[in-house]
Amino acid sequence: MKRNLITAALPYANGPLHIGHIAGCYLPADIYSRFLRNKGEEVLFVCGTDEHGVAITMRAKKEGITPQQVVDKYYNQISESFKTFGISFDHFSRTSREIHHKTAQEFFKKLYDKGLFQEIETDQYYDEEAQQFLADRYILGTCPVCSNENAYGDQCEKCGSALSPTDLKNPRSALSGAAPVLRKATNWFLPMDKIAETPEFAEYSKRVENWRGTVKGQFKSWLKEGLQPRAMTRDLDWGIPVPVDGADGKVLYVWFDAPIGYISATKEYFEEQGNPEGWKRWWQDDESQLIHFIGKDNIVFHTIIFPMMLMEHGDYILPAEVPANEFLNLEGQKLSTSRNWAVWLHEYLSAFPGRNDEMRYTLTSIAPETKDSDFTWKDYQLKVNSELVAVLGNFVNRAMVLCKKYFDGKVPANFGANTEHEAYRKRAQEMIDSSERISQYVNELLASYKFRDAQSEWLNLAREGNRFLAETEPWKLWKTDPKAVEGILHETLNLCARIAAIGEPFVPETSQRILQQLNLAGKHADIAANWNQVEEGANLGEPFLLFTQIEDAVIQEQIDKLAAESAASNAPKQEENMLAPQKDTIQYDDFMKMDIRVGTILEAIKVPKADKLLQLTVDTGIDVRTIVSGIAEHFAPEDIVGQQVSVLVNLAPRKLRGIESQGMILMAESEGKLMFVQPGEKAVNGSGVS
Ligand code: B3M
Ligand code: ZN
Repeated sequence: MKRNLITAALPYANGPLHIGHIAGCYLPADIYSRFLRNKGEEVLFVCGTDEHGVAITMRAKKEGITPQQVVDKYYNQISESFKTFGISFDHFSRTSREIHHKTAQEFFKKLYDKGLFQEIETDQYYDEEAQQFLADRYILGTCPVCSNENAYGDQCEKCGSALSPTDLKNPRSALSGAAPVLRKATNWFLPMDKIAETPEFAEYSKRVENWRGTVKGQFKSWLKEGLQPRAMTRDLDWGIPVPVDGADGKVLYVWFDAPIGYISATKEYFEEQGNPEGWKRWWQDDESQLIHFIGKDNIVFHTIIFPMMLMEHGDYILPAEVPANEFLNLEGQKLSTSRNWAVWLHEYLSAFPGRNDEMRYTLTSIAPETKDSDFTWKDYQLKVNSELVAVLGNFVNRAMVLCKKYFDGKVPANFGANTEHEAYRKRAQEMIDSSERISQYVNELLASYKFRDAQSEWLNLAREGNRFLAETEPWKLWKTDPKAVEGILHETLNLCARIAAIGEPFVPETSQRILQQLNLAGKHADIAANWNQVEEGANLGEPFLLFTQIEDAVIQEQIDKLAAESAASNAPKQEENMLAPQKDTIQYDDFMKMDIRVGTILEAIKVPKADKLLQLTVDTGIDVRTIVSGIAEHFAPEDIVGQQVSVLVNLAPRKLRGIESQGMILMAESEGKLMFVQPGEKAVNGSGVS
């Protein structure tokens, strides 16, 4: 029996999860884990939060709290969301745990003692104002590949190129916006160029041949471009201290420690089981296969850097598969935390309680397995209403209701051995054969990580069932040949059971609800393996609907919310703390078109069900009007009444959450904090600002 060690990328504990994260790796990893468990294979599915690196410290700065507070806050939120959503991790850890620090330090020390690292003194950017070295995302500049002006020191998010800080043109500090200076610093480098030449690496490269095209493609293009030594330490104060002498003020590179988090999570899991050596069976034994589910921006780390680390360490297995997904877009645009263009998982969970499977189903139906894909709320509604409700829910409900009506909620007898109902029996057999074929195919697709196709094939079982009922018409037959109806519905129930059993990885809660109605809870494996699992005379549970329609209004509310919140985020807002580069030049006349006046806030109330919006009544001197402003998270309504503000009064009105907003309040944003742009002393309302 195979042993499968399944990992999903450790989410940074620097913000909530959105559906792009879920579609990217957590849902596919969960589907695959459930699929293997149902097959009876051994599975260990681990994950945890990634709590180091600049992503965390930048967030702390933005929110005005400490890095520790950031990771605590988001660890709680992320782990809670995963739990509610039903991602079936065996263990969810965090990289701030002591066991992880120890494991990562030991790992580094072993490579260090082996003499693997090159100690190299390089020029590093340093921010003299902030008195700090600028690694990775602390530095911004123009991408040498695509000219994106907001490329990070480690990567350009626009074109995906991996970068070094010194590759950037016009570098600037993300902390102060100042041009950085170069200072010498010594760090430890992983000689990726040398490791790439080893026979071990050549041997490992063979596996990559069988991986997904996009993964293989990136892997090859990295090798083709030629690998460079890469620093595994950083001059920063947030992270795991480098465990060697003379490394004061240095921490492990976050991409060195984070993947080791998979190992520490496994260790922690077994420690909690009272079996502290148990992890070795999973990480140090060739019977075990390591499978990393990730998003495409993490490919190089999981197919090259981490395998090189594991290889050089020597005690570990190497990844057997790295199924990486492309990106998910939202309503035709890139998901963006800073522009608040996202469907946040925790918000979905509270707005749609009990509808986990609806989201799972939709995301899998558009899984970005081979190319980027797009989530739209309309499509979500359509999939729920016309597939889950109309095809699956309808089929199971018809079967259950008919059995209740005709057979008092008991499983009817199967076709007898005589030839009396030959035509119906034949038709049933066709349905069974076809269902067996589909089931088999679903399993093959799942085994080859084609979850999107697998799920769509799986729904064909319910279509098969609806066809079977439509053609045999048991509701008509009941009057003339009730015996035939027994056989028909007996096999229909078998099909319901099969749908539940092999659909479990896609829609686990629905699967349970079907088995509950059939009174077959917990029999997945038997049902998946052998057709006839319902027993004549057995009691069925009460029929109930698996899904309900999603109304237009509910969807419209989500669409409006998205628009309102992204508008309220003052788009296009800049990433994190970066200072925006100067916008394109405009003419004097362009500016003079804007009519900006001093006004006074007379009233402020929260817009119901919109966390970010305040409805303001403003005296602009020329009139008293309503303005909806996305500042509710920054100001308490009672604190701003009476304040003078600057108002763009001739902005075309727009509706936010059904309220017409007539103008815009000017705000300054400094390090994540919003402030009103106000006259220095009390001014007459209506005074022009120019
Ligand atoms: N936290 C990056 C990311 O969320 C990183 C993944 C670590 S996996 C070891 O994209
Ligand atoms: Zn670029």
